Amino acid sequence: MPEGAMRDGRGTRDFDAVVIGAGFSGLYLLHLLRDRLGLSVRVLERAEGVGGTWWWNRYPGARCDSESHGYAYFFSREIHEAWSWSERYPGHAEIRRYLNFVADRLDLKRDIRFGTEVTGAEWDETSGAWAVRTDAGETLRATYLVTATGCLSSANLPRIPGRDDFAGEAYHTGQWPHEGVDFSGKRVGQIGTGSTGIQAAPVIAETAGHLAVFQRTANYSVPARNHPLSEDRKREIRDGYDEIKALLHQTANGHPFDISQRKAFDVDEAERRRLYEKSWEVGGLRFRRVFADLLVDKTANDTAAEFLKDKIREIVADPETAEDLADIDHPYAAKRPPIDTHYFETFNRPNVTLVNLRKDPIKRIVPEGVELESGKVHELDVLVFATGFDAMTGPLIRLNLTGKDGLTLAEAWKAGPRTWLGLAVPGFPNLFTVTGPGSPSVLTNMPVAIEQHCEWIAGSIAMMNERGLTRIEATPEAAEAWIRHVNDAADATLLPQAGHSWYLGANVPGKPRVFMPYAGGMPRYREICRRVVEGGYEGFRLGGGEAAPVGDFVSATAPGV
Ligand code: N01
Repeated sequence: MPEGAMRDGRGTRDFDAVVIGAGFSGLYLLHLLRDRLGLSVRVLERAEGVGGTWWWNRYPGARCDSESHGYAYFFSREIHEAWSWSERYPGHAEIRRYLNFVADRLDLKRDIRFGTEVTGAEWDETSGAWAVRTDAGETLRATYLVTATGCLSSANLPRIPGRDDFAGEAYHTGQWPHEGVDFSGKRVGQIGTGSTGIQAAPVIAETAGHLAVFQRTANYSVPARNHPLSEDRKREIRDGYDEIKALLHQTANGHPFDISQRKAFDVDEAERRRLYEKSWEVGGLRFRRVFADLLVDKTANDTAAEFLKDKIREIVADPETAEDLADIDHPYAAKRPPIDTHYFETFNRPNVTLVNLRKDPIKRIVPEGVELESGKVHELDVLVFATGFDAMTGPLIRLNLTGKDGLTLAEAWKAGPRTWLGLAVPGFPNLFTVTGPGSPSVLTNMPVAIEQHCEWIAGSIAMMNERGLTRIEATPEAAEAWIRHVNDAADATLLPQAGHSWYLGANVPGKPRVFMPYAGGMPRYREICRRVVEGGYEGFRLGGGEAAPVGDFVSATAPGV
């Protein structure tokens, strides 16, 4: 029996819970389960340190688009007051410093095994435990398995013909070398113009000899207007714990600002323009707060879209480049809206070229660079893949989970993910998924969603222990009801209208097209989770007994965000 292993009536287990991942979710779960519930917990993390997605995403310009004072834990007033952010948006290194600070303060690292990748996990019905295998060759047995693997941790490296033939240096932004990359004087190609590419290009262009940006889908972007926080503002944030927390919990997306009640056509064109200009100056995701109906009314959205396309035409000097950049085919914010620091301005530099792949697609990658259908070859020394992630389902399927009756997660989700609340999966007892598909996660300011998920999961495990129960499993009926509700919530918005969005899995060839995140808003989601508990864990089968059916409340169409 391994050291620290316990034996109960159903066999040997090493831990009450194994948690996979040591980002925002894994750290808080460890604290909740170990320090508040007194359970034995082991966190397994493939990186050599805490940080989750921020451990890997160190590409030039990597910075969060949530404002720093809201991109943090709010479970502890002490932690809030002891930490001070330096800029309006936190950079990747500062986020890692913050998470290290929290981990050290709560003495979490002693229960985290770093540099350890989970290679598979199997549910054992007889002993009622998960057997979790690692690349170190060991198997840990635990009553509960919680995935805290994040939504954006599985890099999407597109299978472009000849990809591995490239003779120069190649990097994916989500697996960036810790020592950085020297672009000085080099010919650099960047594939991808999502949030990542839009952040990276201006920084790469500063030192590269030449930068070619390969754009398949044109994208909106609003200036981030990042700046250092003044000492007064830092003090205001430190003393504003209650107000900030209340605001984060009340807004649909968990950001520390409200969306206006005003609709786009409540004002005339001149006033609309004035309000857009003002919002453009404020910058960042706050641009969206200007009108209530931007994400639910296409005509309203068109006014924002036209404003933003006009801004591109104003900023970019070369008319053809400007038109290529402004040739955007989806409603504003129907894909995750990027925010930037001088992205469009970058195309006015003499060392930057936009390559419009809609006009001339990539044929293949050759040793010298990227060859287009026309036969033109862009010769490159460095190729940067800013091509995103196999989002939401990718990190979970990669874990090789096998539930009851030998059902693998990959098989169970062949036609798309099936979860109850994004937190539990039918056929996979005692498994909880933080920010799983079907949860609000990526449509929110993540730490707000993460805190709710972790507290809900810890509360459920506490309930199990108090009632002497050992098995909890979502029912297929609950997952069906939730899929319908997630679709209804998405359909009440313009979000599904961006057909190439990673929200739909459309960026990964062969991935089922299912709208994955929950668009009904965080307060409504929080309320549903609360009612599930109050209803006796509706949609769950507890301890092998009768399942509590799912109440009517999830079948009603949710208002859009
Ligand atoms: O990834 P993306 P991302 N050939 O999937 C292109 C978060 N994030 O890493 O749209 C050519 O959005 C692809 O083109 P298309 C945030 O949630 C946050 O940028 O599929 N191009 C697209 O342009 C964000 O939404 C922050 O046609 C190919 C790009 O690669 C999420 O991460 C910062 C291609 C991928 O865009 C993901 O953003 C960064 C191919 N074969 C990221 N395959 C902040 O907090 C893909 N592309 C600020």
